[in-house]
Amino acid sequence: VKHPLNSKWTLWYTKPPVDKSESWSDLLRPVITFDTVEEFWAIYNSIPKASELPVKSDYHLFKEGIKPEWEDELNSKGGKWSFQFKKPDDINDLWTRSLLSVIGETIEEDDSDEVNGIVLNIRKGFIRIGLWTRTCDENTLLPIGEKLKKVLKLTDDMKLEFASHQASNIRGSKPLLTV
Ligand code: M7G
Repeated sequence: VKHPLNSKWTLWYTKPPVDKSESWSDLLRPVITFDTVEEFWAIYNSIPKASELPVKSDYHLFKEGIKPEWEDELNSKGGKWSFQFKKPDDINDLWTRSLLSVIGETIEEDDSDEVNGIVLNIRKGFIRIGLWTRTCDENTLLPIGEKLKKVLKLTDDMKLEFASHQASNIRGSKPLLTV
């Protein structure tokens, strides 16, 4: 017996560029789509762990049909809750908890359909986890931010920030919300 998830999810991978000629879209590839708990764990066990990924790579887990890009129709009016970790004690545990909260849809109210996906960026000296949302509606975003903060085990002095994708592309813009 397989246990169905509420939604179908696609895992995407961004590979590090080999040279400067490679654009964002050349580097981003869908890996696999799944919709059961058992498939999730089978995939999870067969792909590199977060701690094994190279610098400048990303994992993206998005609802099927939504590309992990600002330009996607369902992302363009939204934004992301994000946090940068300098050196998390256990990046694998952190990312696993993030994935489970998203596929289990415990991060949002039933049927609110606000969460589009979650992203892990591996960068030099830090990692970033970003939860992408469909809108910039404060009322739906705040409870989601509060829950993500618990999933990421952030303490009160560690601020989770929300920025719209439009504002993120403007240098020096302030986050819309913090929790
Ligand atoms: P990033 O991976 O979000 O953060 O963006 P980083 O600065 O910590 O690496 C890095 C670069 O990737 C951006 O400046 C863009 O050139 C490209 N990029 C990232 N995203 C999420 C997108 C996207 O959604 N669409 C496009 N066109 N480019 C993107």
